[in-house]
Amino acid sequence: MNHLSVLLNDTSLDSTLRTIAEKVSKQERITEEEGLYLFENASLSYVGTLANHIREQKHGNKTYFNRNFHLEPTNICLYTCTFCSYSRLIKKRSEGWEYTMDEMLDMIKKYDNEPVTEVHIVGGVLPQYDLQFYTDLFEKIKAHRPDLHIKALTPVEYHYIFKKGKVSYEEGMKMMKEAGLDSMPGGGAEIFHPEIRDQIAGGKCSGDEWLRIHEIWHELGHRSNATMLYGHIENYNHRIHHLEELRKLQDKTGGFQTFIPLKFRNKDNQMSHVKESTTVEDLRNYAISRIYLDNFGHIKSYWPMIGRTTAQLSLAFGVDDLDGTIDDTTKIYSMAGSEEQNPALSTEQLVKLIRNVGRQAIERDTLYNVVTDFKDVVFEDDKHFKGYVSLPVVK
Ligand code: V47
Ligand code: SF4
Repeated sequence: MNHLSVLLNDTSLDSTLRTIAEKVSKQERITEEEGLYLFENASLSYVGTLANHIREQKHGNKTYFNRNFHLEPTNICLYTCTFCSYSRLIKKRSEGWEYTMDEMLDMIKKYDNEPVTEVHIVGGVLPQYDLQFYTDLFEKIKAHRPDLHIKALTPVEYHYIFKKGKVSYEEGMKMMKEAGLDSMPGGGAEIFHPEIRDQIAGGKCSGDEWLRIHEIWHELGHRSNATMLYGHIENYNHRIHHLEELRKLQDKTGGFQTFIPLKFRNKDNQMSHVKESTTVEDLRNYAISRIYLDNFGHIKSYWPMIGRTTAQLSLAFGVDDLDGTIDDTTKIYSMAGSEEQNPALSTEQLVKLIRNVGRQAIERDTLYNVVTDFKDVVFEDDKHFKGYVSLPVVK
């Protein structure tokens, strides 16, 4: 009997939780009301059992990671998102950084001899980083290193630069593709519902605009990710609304690869008075996301934000992908108070982190093609590693 069968035989479950467990066992979709019920009523062990079942059905023990680095052109920003610890207003320009084209290309060149497959480019929004600047940057990166996957910018930047450049979303996204853009990261999604978005991210693109830009990118035949910034002033209705909008768009286009829940961190921002979510809540959120987003291939945890231990735990709560390897140069989380102040893990360290919780580490590229399966790789100081141990089956 597996863990899901144990749950299905649990006579103490109420009728809604029983229905949801039955739906998961039959690979049926849960409704918005059921999703909300999970957030409001379900225990960590209940959602964990369901989410792990789905995760193992989709991926078995496999846990993916990729080798990437971050390039952040600037941390000066026109916007004033209340959760952001990273940006500096234009009037405090001297406190931040604004890299020139040459400086950025030098940063790219620093990785010339590193086996990285992806550069993740994201930062603040400023007038000089316009359509022309980014098309030049992408072209120059591709001219220097054609095989480096460019995962860059979010609808927040695209909405701004297309408006300023007087091009439509469609025209703009085509120009980006021609310049070398390969995929879009999931940032800027925050919480789509205007009740919350207007309070925490006023002025930048709306939830509908964020979704529309991803839709157009998918229609052009390309892939992207999605995030949700949770654990601040939103309630569970807002989280379900956010997940539902993503699930609907994914039904339409199939273009999302990965969903990445982002835990709000409260250091040095305008919402420092807001308490951060607990680890139990973080794990419940991963698990419910896994259950709800039945049409998403992957759920990713971002270890520089939640720390290595919670990232390991998340692998039993629906997560099958860990982000952040080699030299995680992003400052977004270290400036917001995350556990990891200098987030950098070598491939070997990351593989061991995954193995130590009984999972199989697989290096992938951005589009989930396998680069290296570490199943049988034994490291120098890892001679005791004798393969994977399965969890005992409950009788
Ligand atoms: O949009 C900013 C978030 C996002 C805080 O697609 C914060 O592979 C918590 O989207 N507390 C940018 N979160 C990062 C991002 C991302 C990260 C890793 C992988 C991928 C991917 C995308 O960071 C922003 C915002 O939602 N953020 N400040 C904060 N104080
Ligand atoms: Fe600017 Fe992004 Fe920070 Fe908002 S989250 S203030 S858009 S850098």
